[in-house]
Amino acid sequence: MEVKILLGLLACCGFALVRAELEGYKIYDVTPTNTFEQQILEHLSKFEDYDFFHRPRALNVSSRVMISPEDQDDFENTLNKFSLGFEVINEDVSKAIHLERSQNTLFRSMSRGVSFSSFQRFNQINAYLDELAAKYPNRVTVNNVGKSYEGRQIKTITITNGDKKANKNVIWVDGGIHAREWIAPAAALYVINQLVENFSANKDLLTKYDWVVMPVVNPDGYEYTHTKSRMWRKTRKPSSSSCTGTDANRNFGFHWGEVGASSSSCSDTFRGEKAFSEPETQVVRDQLLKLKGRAKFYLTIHSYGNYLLYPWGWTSQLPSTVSNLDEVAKAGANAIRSATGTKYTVGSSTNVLYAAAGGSDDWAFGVAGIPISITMELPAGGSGFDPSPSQIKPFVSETWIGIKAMAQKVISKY
Ligand code: 0X9
Ligand code: ZN
Repeated sequence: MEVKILLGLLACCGFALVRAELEGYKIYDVTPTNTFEQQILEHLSKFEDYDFFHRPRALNVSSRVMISPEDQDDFENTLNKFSLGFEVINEDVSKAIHLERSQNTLFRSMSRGVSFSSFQRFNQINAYLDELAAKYPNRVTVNNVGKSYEGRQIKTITITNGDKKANKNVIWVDGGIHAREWIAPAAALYVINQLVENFSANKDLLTKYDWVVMPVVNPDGYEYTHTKSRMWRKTRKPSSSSCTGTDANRNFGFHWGEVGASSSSCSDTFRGEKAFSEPETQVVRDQLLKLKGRAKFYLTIHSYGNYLLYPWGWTSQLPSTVSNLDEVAKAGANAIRSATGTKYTVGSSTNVLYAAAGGSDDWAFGVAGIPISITMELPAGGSGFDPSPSQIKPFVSETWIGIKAMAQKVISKY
């Protein structure tokens, strides 16, 4: 979704009014109850101006979509015309965004160092990685692995137990492929925090394995959601046609551009002009290829919807090793369920969510040869992408329980 209205000046009555970010935007839940209604919803989900937080999936499962004030009449008329049931779950998104931004600024100013009581800015995240490298030089290395389109330094942190053994197996974790999914970098940061600063409790996870974490894959998009447009999803490189940004999770070079990926640069699921057109996806590709043979578990954190997804996302067929993938994902889901009661749906991306080719998970599995590849969609907060600051800690610590269980399973198998 292009930013149409961000702090736009509305000339009115001889003076200028500032229109707040996403003022008057509404969020709808729409639930198809028969295949005809499902087809209508599928059709609507292709409109570039309709921002689907949760794309159509199955009968009787609701989709969530944000609609601008200008488009609301048309949208509601269409739903009414075809008798699609809907509920407005947020009457004016700007209010929630405003509250979130002011809470974040306040809580950030109150804390020093890394915090899980507010969403951290990209510079704070990078500063925390560097601080850990300085404080724990025997166990931590930070690498500058590439630059984003706008020139931000993308870093990985490699966490070991300090035994200096070369070529150990690796667990890779990334977050922030999608800009607006703020809980994902927070969860990746918590993984880092636990493995490094709570080492004694977690050292078993580092005996046979090193961990490599890239907490923010798409820093330009992430910063853009902090400063300009809260619901931005894509990267920030302008395309040669009309619009800015590529869906980094449609840009990986495996069955690139096939199902569920748009060729239109204005779409939120734009696949990019070619596979790996984005510097950010190139960085992930190059790091994973360097770890080829060593990396046994690729975990990419997204939000939202409580899913543990494994390949394939480009076809409904299942990989021949599906039982291994399923076993690891179920270990995560079960651990979370017994700890907090939160339920996760486990399955292949295409079968339990929707088909979408060009995802990092499929590429990691199909090309980089990583035997366990999982996309973890964390729970929704607020209307989806906006957990309140007080929800960050419970969400990321629950997530860590699931990640630990999956890692233990991988470590015991490979
Ligand atoms: O659509 C996506 O990229 C992911 N969902 S999200 O709501 N975070 O955007 C799911 C990706 C699942 N994996 C593949 N389709 N390969
Ligand atoms: Zn995502």
